[in-house]
Amino acid sequence: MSIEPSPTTSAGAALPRRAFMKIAAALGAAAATAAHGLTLEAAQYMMMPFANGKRRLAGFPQKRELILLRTRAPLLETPMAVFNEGVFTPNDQFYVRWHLPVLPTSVDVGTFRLRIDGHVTKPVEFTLKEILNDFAPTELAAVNQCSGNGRGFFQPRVPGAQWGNGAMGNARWTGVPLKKLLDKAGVKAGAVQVRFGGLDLGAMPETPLFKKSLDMNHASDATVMVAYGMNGKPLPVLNGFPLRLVVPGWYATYWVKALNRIEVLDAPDTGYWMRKAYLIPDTPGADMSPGEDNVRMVPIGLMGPRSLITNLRNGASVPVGRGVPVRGIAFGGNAGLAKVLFSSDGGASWSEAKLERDYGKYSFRRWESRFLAKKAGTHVLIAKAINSDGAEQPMRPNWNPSGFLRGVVEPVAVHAPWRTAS
Ligand SMILES: Nc1nc2c(c(=O)[nH]1)N[C@H]1C(S)=C(S)[C@@H](COP(=O)(O)O)O[C@H]1N2
Ligand SMILES: [Mo]
Repeated sequence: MSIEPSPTTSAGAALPRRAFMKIAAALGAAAATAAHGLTLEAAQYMMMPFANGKRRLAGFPQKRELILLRTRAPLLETPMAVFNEGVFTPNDQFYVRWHLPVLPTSVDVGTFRLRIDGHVTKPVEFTLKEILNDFAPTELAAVNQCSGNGRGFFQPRVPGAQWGNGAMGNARWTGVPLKKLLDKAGVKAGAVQVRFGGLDLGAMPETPLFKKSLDMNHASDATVMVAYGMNGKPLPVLNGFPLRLVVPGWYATYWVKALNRIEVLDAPDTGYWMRKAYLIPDTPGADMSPGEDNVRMVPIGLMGPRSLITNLRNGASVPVGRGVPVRGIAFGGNAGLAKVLFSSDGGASWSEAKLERDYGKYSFRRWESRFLAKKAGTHVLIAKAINSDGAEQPMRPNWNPSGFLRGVVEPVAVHAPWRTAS
């Protein structure tokens, strides 16, 4: 089932097609399961670290147990422990977010078409076979993070999916640069934006379809990709099989899944998902005060730097007088990660963490530091990411009414027990 595209041989590109056929066959079964909703064999629960944080763990087609926020359309969160296990998030543990209730539970890989039209010289429709075989594949590691990641931590609380910090994941994406596809259609002079749509539908015809747009110059830069591969395999259905947009460094709301329509626009997109939803205050860090009005709102865009400690949780116990490793993940957002600073005294002093292998500027990067509890009691550990543009992960939380752009350093309080006489 693994995709091993090769830019030089067509034999290499033939593999993914076989993989698609296999997946397509598996999809029949998956669709049947999905139609009945989730497969709740043994219901297990876990607590998120905020009020009303009780969550069920649930399995969905092609997914291991994830944290269930909603069944239809599914909202599934990746447990933090997964991020401690590797720099890439496994496909079957990658979080899931859909807005509209009618999902493409099966896709006929033979009849599927990706259409490009609008302000172009020649509208085109690509078959999957053409996408796979007619273009040299590119591959890029990138973090996919929901705009609302960490929303459950906002104070005061805000409405929307109450995510912990697991509405994100890192994968190796394989696909075709969007520009290559746009070139086939021929973008006409005067094009300003490109709009993307997928196969998902609302429950009622009046519901606006989920459509997102990028500015023309962004859409045709070298980073934006129409991806068919995720960590060397076809995309899971819930992550957008057979094709999805990958917009490195940008929030996942633009990463349109089950992508089947690309429209070149000669006027800015005024649709619901660009003009009403996914707006942030046009202030540093998208920060404002609850109740404040007359704040200028703009569409969400770039991600900032973040780091998380993944091997120790709040309340973990550590020994006195013996150092323990502190490990985590970090990413730079829209720029490469420059460094991760670690502090065990609330930020009074910092030391630079050791960065592990670099998979490119849009990827997670693992880091490691060491903590030695010199005395018993509670110790607060924090890690702060700084990116190559010099942007620092904020020490204070932001707030906005939709709970977007949370990226504050997340303290982990560990406990070094008093030694008891033996
Ligand atoms: N077609 C479609 N694409 C979509 C969405 C959607 O509702 N429909 N949601 C977006 C949002 S808001 C997020 S956070 C990401 C989630 O990607 P994932 O489910 O692969 O993790 O998909 C994006 N792409
Ligand atoms: Mo999202």
